[in-house]
Amino acid sequence: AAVKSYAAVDLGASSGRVMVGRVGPDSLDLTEAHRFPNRPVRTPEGLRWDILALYAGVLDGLRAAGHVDSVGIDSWAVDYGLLDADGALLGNPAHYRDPRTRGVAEQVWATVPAAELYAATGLQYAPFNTLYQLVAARSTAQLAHAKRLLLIPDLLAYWLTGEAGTELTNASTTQLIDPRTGDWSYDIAARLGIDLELFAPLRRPGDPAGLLRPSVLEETGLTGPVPVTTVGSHDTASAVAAVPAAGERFAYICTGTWSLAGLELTAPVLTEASRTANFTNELGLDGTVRYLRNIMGLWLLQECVREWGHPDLGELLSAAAEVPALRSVVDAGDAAFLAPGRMPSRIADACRESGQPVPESRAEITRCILDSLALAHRRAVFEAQELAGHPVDVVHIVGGGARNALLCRLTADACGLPVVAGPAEAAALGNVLVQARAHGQVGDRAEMRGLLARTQPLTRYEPRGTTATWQAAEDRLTAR
Ligand code: ADP
Ligand code: LRH
Repeated sequence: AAVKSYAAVDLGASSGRVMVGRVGPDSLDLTEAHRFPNRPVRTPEGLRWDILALYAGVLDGLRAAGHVDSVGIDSWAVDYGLLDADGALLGNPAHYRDPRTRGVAEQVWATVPAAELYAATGLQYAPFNTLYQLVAARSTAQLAHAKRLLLIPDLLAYWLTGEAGTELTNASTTQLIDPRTGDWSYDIAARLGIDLELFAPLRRPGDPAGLLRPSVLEETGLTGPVPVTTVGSHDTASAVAAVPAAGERFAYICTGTWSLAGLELTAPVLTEASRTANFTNELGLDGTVRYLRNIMGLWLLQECVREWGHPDLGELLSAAAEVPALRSVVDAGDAAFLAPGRMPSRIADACRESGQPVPESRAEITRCILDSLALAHRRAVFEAQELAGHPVDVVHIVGGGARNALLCRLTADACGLPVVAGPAEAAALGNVLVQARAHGQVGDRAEMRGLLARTQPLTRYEPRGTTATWQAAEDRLTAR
């Protein structure tokens, strides 16, 4: 039977890549056609994504990929570009770490109380949810002139095909979708003066999204027609689709710039307890709910590594493995770590202020970050099970952090559960598999996961020792 090739465009906050997935009756392999850095730019207007560099990277990647049967696009969530009446992009998309949303949530809650907002949208509080970004941009000339809003993957799909849509899994991160219906929260939008007409019609993973334009074919050397297929365009939705789990009793942690830790459910959890624990209900494939918590993730380490002038990561992690465990921990869920810059001293300050030993060497700071992440993973995995009434036997770690053996081992120890690590390129694999499904090559989610479990290299970490030391560290953090 035929093997088909799919290009997965996967843009993370730290790098973009175009991967080629080859899918056969019982085979799946993934190769990297092109990888490029994603470097946001601090402009006088604020922190902006370099969307043209990303688009150039996508075109270079498609050229390097060669013939494919279809293309799918996923990226980080919440951010968007605005188009004018001619369909031209108005300015560079703002970065979700841009401080323009500071204090905006409080304004919003004065109109729609936080509890009501959660009950209607199921989204955790994060200052950068699209809803808050749109309220922050309310009086800007750019928004006044905008006729269309496209989320980042939808913007790239529009540039590639000329067709505009709003993909649902990513739309669910705007805080303007009702997770029970998968449709817009018309009432919330109306009360906040957000014009839902800005959004292009909703489309779902598997839906056709147009054909590469002639100019794109020419630019990339591809021979048409090449269809673009809608995938779970939120990278985390694609990554969760590629968790190689059997059955339902699993938790996942998608680790990259962020750690997204939680469960796959069939219905949202919209209780007040869930809101105060800051769990989110994002939408996944086939009407599933991604019930998870955002944890600062390897961003903490990326920012230190940037400040230190990019030392070798492998050596840094080996040195961190030798540092005694749990000397000091920080709250890796704290939005205080959201902004870029000065990360080593911000971590040291947090330790000092909480009366813990101050990590000084690079190895000590790295260890503090990894212990803190493992601890935050533990809390999220436990609280999600409790709040959703959905017990698990295993934790799957996917994304770039699956390559970090120390982080995986510490997470297994902290949770007292086995960790299965891999695939590291989960978002790209989920992207590929949804395309393959749309092209009739694979069946339901369970079948996709079975194929991943059979074909992708995975590493298992059994928990060691007792979780009491982790519980004590957690008590230390929460007591403050
Ligand atoms: P994003 O999609 O958010 O850009 P990725 O999933 O690509 O992030 O993950 C990037 C992170 O993965 C890096 O910051 C790094 O910490 C980690 N990582 C990547 N490769 C390795 C490696 N070989 N060893 C340890 N960690 C790694
Ligand atoms: C991870 C991610 C995450 C969002 C954040 C903005 O790349 O998509 O799921 O919360 O970026």
